[in-house]
Amino acid sequence: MKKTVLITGATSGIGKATAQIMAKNQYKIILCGRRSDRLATLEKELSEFTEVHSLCFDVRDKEAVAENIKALPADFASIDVLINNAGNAHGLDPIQTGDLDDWDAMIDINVKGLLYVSKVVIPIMTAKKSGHIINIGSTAAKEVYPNGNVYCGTKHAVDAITQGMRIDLNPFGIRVGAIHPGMVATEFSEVRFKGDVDRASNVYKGFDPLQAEDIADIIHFVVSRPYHVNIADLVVMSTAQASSTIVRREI
Ligand code: NDP
Ligand code: 8X3
Repeated sequence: MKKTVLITGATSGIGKATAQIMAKNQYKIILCGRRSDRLATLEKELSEFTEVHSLCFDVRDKEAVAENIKALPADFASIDVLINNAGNAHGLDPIQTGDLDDWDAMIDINVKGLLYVSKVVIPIMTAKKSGHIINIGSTAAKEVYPNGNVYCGTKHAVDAITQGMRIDLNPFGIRVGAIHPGMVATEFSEVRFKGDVDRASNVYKGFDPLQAEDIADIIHFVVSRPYHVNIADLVVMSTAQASSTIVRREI
C-alpha cells in the first residue's frame, strides 16, 4: 500500500523537489504552502505519477493548520511521513539593529509553525503506532554565524525539538530525525534579502552549491530505509563548503 507524505513548504525549493521525487516513487502526496497558484500547478504536474492533495495555509495560523489537516479526505488522512520543511530566514543583521518583524517571522514560521503542524499530525501517528517525522534544520542549527543570530536560534530550536520529539515518540515506534543542509540554491536568499535578486545570487556565486534536488534525494533515501533504521541527524554541505562561513569560491 502507498504511504502518504505531508510536505510543508512544497511550493518552492527543497519542499517542491521532495514532492517531485516522492511522487515518482509512489508515495501519496499532500502539498502544503501559501501560494495557491503554485500548489495547483504542482498538483497537476505530480498527478501524472500519484494521488496528490493540496492544502493552502500559513503555518503561523494554528487554527488554519488544524482545520486543514483535520479536514483531509479519508484517503489522505492517515499520514505516514511528515516533512516539516516550511521556513525561511528574514534579514541578516547584527542583533543590535535586527528588525522585530523579521524576528517574529522566523520564530513564528520556523519554530512555532513546525510545532503547530506536528501537533495535529502526531496524534495520527501515535494512534497507529507508526510514522516518520523529518524536520529540516540547517547548518545554522549546529553553528552560529555573524548576523545569523535569530535565524540560527530558530534552527538550534528545531534541532532541540527534534531530539525531544524522538525521545517522547519513542514508545510509539515513530521515527524522528533532522536533516541539516548547508547552502542550497533555492529562493531562500531572495526571501532573506526581501526580493533583492542580485544580493541573493551573490550568496551562491563562485562555487557549486547544493541544489534542492540533492536534499530531496537524501530525504527520499532517509524515508525509504527499512523501518528499524532511523537516520536521526544528518548534516549535508556542498563539497566547497567547510562551515557556515568557510566556502571555497573561485572568483
Ligand atoms: P524556499 O524559500 O525556496 O522555500 C520555502 C518554502 O517554505 C516555500 O514553499 C514557502 O511556501 C514555505 N513557507 C514559508 N513561509 C511559510 C508560511 N508562513 N506558511 C507556510 N509555508 C511557508 O527555501 P528552501 O527550500 O531553501 O527552504 C526550505 C527549508 O530549508 C527551510 O526550513 C530553510 O530554513 C531550510 N534550509 C534552507 C537552506 C538553503 O540554503 N536554502 C539551507 C538549510 C536549511 P509559500 O511561500 O508558498 O508559503
Ligand atoms: C540556510 C543556510 O548558511 O544561510 O539555513 O544558514 S545558511
